[in-house]
Amino acid sequence: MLSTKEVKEIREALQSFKSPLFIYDDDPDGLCSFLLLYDYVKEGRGVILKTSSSVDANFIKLIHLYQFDSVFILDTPIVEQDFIDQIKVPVYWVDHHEVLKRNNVKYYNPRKNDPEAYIPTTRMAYQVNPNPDKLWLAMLGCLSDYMIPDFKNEFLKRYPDLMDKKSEIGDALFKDQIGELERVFRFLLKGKSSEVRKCINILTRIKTPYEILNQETSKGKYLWKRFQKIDVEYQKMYQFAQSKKTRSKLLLYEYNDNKWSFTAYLSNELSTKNPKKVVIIARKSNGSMKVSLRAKFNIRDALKRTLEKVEGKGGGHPNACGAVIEEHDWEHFLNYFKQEIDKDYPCKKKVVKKKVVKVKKDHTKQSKPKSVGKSVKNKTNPEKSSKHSKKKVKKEVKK
Ligand SMILES: [Mn+2]
Repeated sequence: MLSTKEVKEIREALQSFKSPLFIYDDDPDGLCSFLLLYDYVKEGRGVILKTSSSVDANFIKLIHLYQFDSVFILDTPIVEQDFIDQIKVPVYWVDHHEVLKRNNVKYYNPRKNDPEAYIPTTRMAYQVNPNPDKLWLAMLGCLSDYMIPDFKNEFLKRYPDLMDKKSEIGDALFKDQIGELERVFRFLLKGKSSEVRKCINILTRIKTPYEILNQETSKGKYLWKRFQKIDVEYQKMYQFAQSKKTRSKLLLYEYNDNKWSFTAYLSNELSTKNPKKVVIIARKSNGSMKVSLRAKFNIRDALKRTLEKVEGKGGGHPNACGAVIEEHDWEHFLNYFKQEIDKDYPCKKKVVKKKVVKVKKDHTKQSKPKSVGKSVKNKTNPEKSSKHSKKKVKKEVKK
């Protein structure tokens, strides 16, 4: 969190400049940070930092058309010294990624004092502008960065319908209404930049979450409509990925098209809804496979052992890893990785017994049903038979 002194400093800065330029990261944490600070001053303009995730000297060319007397950089991991040296106006940088050493910039990062701190930028922006009418924005931005904030109870009191009080982060994002709204924000940032800009412009004038969720105003309707258009594309990917589900512990989805870049979100949703699976999303690119792996259990150790056997590299967090594998070794990688996962999480035999109970009639004549034989042989899956998985997929599709 920001100290009282830091909050005061940022507020004073925001009040003292007439035309601040806000540069923010291309995700809901960045967007909500901007919306909160913009709400505080109602002046200046915002620029999204697309993909590259670095504010450097080249970036100055992009913003030279705007008039600004100060720059506020929000939720952006890398700001180059070049940029700070050449911009010629005061620079304020509020972030929560790894701490960098820079000169001539007001740098606010909770990890300066505590390297382990995890405070989404939105949480700090809400310190600067604790407007209770923007509590929903503050919640949305924090959830989006996988954090349930300290003001959860306050939020539940005001918006009991938007979030279940028992929700963990996965449920909040993928079951609750506030999660639906997070998806709206996330998807509105995708696509043509002129359309994105228009939507963000509208977002600065949205007053309640219900304007969007219930399409209560024309502004809300407009945003909802654009969201739906993008969501259709996402649902196609999601359902296709779900249909790839087999009895294997791995849920593998390979794709080529990267137009909408849904992968991070897709792997999170798949992993939340299939907590027993390792979700692997892979994209072919220049002779190698770019892979993102998610699970609700430790997969990093298995990945590490697998990478000793194939050509590739990777790593990450216990539950979320990335890897790049040479294409010719891709099948090997999958086989080895599956073996390593099975070593760490051997199949439980309980499930097999349940199956046998189900076949009641005539069990004197019948030998074991086929599916039982299979699941014993495969030894992999604590989940149900493939028939069950298919049923599950259908349910998901209906949703
Ligand atoms: Mn962030």
